Amino acid sequence: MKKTTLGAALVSLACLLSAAAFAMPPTGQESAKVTPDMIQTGSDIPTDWKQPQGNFDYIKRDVMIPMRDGVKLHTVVLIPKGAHDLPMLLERTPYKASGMMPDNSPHMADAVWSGDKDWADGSYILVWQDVRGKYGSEGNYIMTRPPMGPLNPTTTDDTTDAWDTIDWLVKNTKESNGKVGMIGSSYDGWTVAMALLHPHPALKVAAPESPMIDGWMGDDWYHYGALRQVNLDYFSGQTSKKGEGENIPRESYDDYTNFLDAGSAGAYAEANGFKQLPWWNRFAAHPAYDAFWQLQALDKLLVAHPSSVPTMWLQGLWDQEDIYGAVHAWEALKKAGHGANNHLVMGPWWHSQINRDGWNMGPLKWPGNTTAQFRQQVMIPWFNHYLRGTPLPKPLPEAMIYNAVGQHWDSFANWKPASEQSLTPLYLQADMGLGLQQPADGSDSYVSDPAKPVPYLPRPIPQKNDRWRTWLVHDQRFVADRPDVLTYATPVLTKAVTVQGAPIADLFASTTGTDGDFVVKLIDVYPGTDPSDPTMGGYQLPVSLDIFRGRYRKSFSDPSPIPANQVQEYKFRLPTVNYEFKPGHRIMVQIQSSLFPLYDRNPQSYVPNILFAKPADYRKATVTIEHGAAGRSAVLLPVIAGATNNG
Ligand code: PG9
Repeated sequence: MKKTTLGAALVSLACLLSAAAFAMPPTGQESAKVTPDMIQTGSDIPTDWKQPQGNFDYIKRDVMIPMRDGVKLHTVVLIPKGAHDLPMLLERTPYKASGMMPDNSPHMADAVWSGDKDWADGSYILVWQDVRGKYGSEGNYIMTRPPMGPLNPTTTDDTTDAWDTIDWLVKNTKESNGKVGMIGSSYDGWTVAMALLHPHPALKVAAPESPMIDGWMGDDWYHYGALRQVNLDYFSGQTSKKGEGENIPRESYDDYTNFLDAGSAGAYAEANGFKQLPWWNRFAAHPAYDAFWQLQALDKLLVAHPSSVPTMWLQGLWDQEDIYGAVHAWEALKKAGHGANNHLVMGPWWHSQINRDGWNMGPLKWPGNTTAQFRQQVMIPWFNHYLRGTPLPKPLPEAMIYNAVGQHWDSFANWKPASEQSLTPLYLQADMGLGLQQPADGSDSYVSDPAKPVPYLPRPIPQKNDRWRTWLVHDQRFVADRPDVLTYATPVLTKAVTVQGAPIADLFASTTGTDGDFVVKLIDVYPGTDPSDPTMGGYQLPVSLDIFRGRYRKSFSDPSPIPANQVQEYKFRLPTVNYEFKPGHRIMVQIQSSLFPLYDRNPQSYVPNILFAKPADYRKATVTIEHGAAGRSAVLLPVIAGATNNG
């Protein structure tokens, strides 16, 4: 082993230390001279940023369009580069016009949201506008602003705003051919319907998609007087801010718990600050179908001001938000003699699904992308016809309604409005049967307890999410055996039963309470096993369902207490269907008194305004459904073929 002397060791240590000192990293302070270009005292955000767009295949114009009263509405216009003589497609929205271009892509079809991709192929100028008072538009926002008249004493509404916008667009868009089409779903569908009340002559074609037409009768706010309380989030989201407002903060993940703990819908709303919202105060003061609702029901207004614009009234067969609007607007127009330019389209879709993919509706799978096919093969060629004069591949029938069982579209040259259809009663029978024969005397009872309302989806039920979209096709086995749900079914069908039209629920019932709700569900029960899809074995598929608030059984505008223990008739129309119950299936009807928390609870004791019922008002009631001498409860079916063959 090599020996090291102390002196040699000290020398090598000193060498090491001096080498380390030599290799020390810089401190960062060697030359710290500040020059002016390093300093910002203003903002790093330029006042007018311009994205270089040399490689873009479109030009975007952000414009403020003046209305007749001087208010300017923010409008985004997307023009394919080099365009000339192109039609314009206008959508008016309360949901942020600039949000219709979620992607900052140089390519128009990539830049726009899914609903517009098929229109963004360079053959349309796309226009989105913020409605008055929302997002970039000036003026006051009023929820689904009623048309000028008793409820709107000003000189503008969404009819005049659409007119003024179209007028400005055709005069100021040199790349256009001066023709305009309007589309839009839901609220945006409502704006299309409003434009039709007095259309600008340049408006050549329109498609209100899932439009809100009557918010009280069967679209977003109420169904036959039962409050759709999960929409309270919409009130604060839409009217607490000019931009996007906030949802109601939740104590629990499960809305069943949140709404139950709150007591009434009014208590819930007002605990969350809703008294500050003018729309809520107006809304809450009009729980019945009084002038406030009647005078803004668009089906009646459309008949009073019919247009000659070719119009496609479009909605989903399982539209969980606006299942009433399109079909009722179309029926009203047809009945008033305006069938020639008005068409009805009902696809196998949830709300606004027309603007997204349509491969399936919950567990129901279609042979193709039904929405894309419809847009590309029917809707766009139809718009092209009226906007650029191209021939129609084939004429659009009066009505096109998807047959979800046959999985194909049916075309109808004469689709009958509900009031003209012939109906076959399917009576409730003893032993929970359902059949064509007049039943022997009998009745069935259940206890409806507002402390334990029947859920509309299996719990937990979070705020609106993907399950919300498809709840109308949810398997009803999760409630079929509850003691407060009456479940009637036919024997297994030996022949198919085809129903086309609107079924009518016709119940004869008594209650120990003085108010109450009635939910009726028409259901297709699948055979116990399904080799092609085992998960569908025994499935209870809702075909058509709705809720009716008992106090309105005699009048929607003048509610009255239900006389306790006296049989009353509750008759109401269910959503329109084009359906085939196949051999091997059974037809089922379920009856219950709540559908919670989508609908608020009926306290079952009569109070002037259910929105503000007090905890003590909520009482158990025994409900008895008659199917004999006291009244033959039934669902009246618009049967086209088959029922009688099943005995
Ligand atoms: N269903 C929504 C709505 C329409 C009209 C008024 C209020 C809400 C919507 O999806 O726009």
